[in-house]
Amino acid sequence: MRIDRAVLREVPLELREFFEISSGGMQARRVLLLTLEAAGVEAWSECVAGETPGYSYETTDTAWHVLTRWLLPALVGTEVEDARHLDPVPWLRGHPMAGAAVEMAGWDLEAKRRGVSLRDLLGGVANAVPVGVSIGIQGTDGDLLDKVEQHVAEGYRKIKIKIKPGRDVDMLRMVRDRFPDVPIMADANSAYTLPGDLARLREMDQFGLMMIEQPLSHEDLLDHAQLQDRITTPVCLDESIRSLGDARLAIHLESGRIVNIKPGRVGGLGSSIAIHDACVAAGWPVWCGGMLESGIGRAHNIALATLPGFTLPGDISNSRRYWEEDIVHPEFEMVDGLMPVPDGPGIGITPRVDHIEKLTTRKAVFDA
Ligand code: OSB
Ligand code: MG
Repeated sequence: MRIDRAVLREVPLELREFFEISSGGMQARRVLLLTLEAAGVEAWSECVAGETPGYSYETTDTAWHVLTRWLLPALVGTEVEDARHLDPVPWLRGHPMAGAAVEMAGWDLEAKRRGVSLRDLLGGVANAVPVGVSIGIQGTDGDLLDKVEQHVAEGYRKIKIKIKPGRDVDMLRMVRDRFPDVPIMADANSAYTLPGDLARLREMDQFGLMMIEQPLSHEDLLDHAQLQDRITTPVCLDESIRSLGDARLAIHLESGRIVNIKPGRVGGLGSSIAIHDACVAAGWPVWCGGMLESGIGRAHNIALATLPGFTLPGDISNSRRYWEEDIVHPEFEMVDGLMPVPDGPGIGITPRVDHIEKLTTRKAVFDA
């Protein structure tokens, strides 16, 4: 089939709540949406690059540049046998989030062309996936307790709490005292360093956390290995894992025991499957993270999370947890802490194109 057309849009979406992590906060997203047209079908993906280079060096603007200057002009007009693993510029270094947008739209395209769900094309096995919620750093401890209580009542199966130095040990103790049996984990987004913070990180072992996510630098697998050797709480890697190579090295070094797989962060769904397989072979559980996506990115994440190694609840929450109104139909809503997996062709939900078009602030069109 020939890739006939690509459309890249920037769509600003306001979050229902300010979301703060150790590196900064956000109130609104500048979401990039990609559409590919081929074989009479329209495929969608979302680029997860953030507004600032605080999580990764990629941003909405670097991804816009790489996509419009390099990837989409090279892709449009080409003939492809199978739209999985689209890689229009094989010499590209880095920029996995930009590359993932193309690759993930390719999977939706291939699934729709075959008339199968993305879940089935990926080799997924579940009809619904267990999900959790990620709570940003709150203004006060009281606000945090209220949020945890609300989300536990809603049925989320894992409560992730963002931490940073000064808002960590005492705060987690308070939550644990109030909710002795709730599955809780902490995510530091690289806010700590060794050896200075070792004592503080060891104190967190007493709270029975499911894991501590990315405590140390985004490029320090060696320090993570030394930390894992000295604490009992499993270390989960997020920012450190950008490729299969990173995952293999982390497993070899024992830099943790769990990986948070975000397809956007690792260059797409093919790379996510490869990382999943390496983790399963090593006995490491994985779970699917999130980047405050719209329903389009969420649909890809849910399909990925149906693979058998995704045994821990993902950061895959209800559309309402993020948005007043999602840009897909129907919106995502879990039942008893399980997110139903759409079973229509491809991503299985419908982007609200008219609504998206009205919100669009920037658009680039590439025709064959
Ligand atoms: O570290 O997992 C993270 C959001 C933006 C940037 C980084 C992270 C997050 C989240 C949100 O934790 C997870 C979600 O989409 O619900
Ligand atoms: Mg994280």
